[in-house]
Amino acid sequence: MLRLWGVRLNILVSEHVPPPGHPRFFNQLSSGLDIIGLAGEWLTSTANTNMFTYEVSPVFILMEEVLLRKMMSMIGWSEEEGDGIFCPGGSMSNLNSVLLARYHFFPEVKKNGMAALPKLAMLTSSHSHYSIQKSAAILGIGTGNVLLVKCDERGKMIPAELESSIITAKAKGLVPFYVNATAGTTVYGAFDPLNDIADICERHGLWMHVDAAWGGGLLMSKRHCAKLNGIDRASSVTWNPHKMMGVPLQCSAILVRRKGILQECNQLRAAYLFQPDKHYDVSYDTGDKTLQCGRHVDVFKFWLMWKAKGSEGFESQINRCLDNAEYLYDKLEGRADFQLVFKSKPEHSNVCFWYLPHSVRNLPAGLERNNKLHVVAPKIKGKMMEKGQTMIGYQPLGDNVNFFRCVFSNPATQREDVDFLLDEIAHLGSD
Ligand code: ABU
Repeated sequence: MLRLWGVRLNILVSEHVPPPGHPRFFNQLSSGLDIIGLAGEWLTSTANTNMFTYEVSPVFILMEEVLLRKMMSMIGWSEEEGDGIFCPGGSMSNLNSVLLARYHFFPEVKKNGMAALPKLAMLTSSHSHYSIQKSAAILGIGTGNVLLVKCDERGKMIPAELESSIITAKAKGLVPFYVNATAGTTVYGAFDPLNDIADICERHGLWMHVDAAWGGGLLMSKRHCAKLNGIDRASSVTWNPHKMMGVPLQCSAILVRRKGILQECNQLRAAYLFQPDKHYDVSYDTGDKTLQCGRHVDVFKFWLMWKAKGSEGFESQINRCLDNAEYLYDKLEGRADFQLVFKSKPEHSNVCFWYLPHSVRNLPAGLERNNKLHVVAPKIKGKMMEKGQTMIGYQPLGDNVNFFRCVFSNPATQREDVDFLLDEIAHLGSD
């Protein structure tokens, strides 16, 4: 039982569950504890300022400009193109992308609303993040008008399915305007084929967003960056340094290729904040580019980390996480008590697998086996939480019953932590 200020809360709280900073925490895409980032976060709170105007955050605003420009150059955009802003999480960055795409094609929506528009449709893969559908709900487009494109067995969007969905939608009188491609899906860690998707978007005149919230960090790695080939052709990109780059939560950017559109789409010129006759260049008052008014300083910890580690530092910590994923994959391949969800080396740091207790191991494929297997991961996770030595997530996906998803984003994790995880699952799950 947990007591807070004398109030007894009726929830079970384990005293020992490893926190997200622990090297044996494999439960979330954001994990780890970066000491430099932590120092940045402390200093940020000490400053206790707001990112809406240059007059109250002059240095942080300049840092944000520098880092956004760096991120855009890694995407492959020239100095002449691109703009961006840090947002409170990847879902908000994705929401911005839909808002900007709709404004790009239908600027009248800002004044006249959705009633002035045809029936819009958006496309995204069946493995994509739920925030794309949530954005459609928020913006009045409707989740029913988000067309889910089929993926291959590895979780990648199938380009031919995308094109046929676009053609079918048009034939039904819908107006597709936006395609989301994912670079690093949440569960499988799959990278959609960005160049093929870009070709289709160009052919049909559609906005291409790349949700690289999870996979964007791989741009820092010479060994892995080719997985994002084609990202430079995107109209907008979401990239969360608080995931693969280990920046303390939260730190997420929406980057958009068309300069000026963030300001045009979002600005409402509140006279008490964004006075045009200030004594400095008011283009540094970036607050009117956003959906928010008050905005937390998310950039300083990231800037400090980049200064301290350099790009090479980020590169080596990202490579280490992906090496750990390969190590786990190789281990799983060699064990009869585990089964991989798909048989190909991890592209990102996600590794998906089932634990097979004896009672399931020898059953033939079919309903009985699936029903039994479905309850294994939640049962093990429950015991794991009680014991509190490690933590990993699980979910069903498509036809696959509950399976474990292990993700590595903490560079402090060692191979012995991976060994521990497997032994712990096998120990808790044995029947
Ligand atoms: N925004 C996706 C985070 C999901 C996860 O950490 O598992």
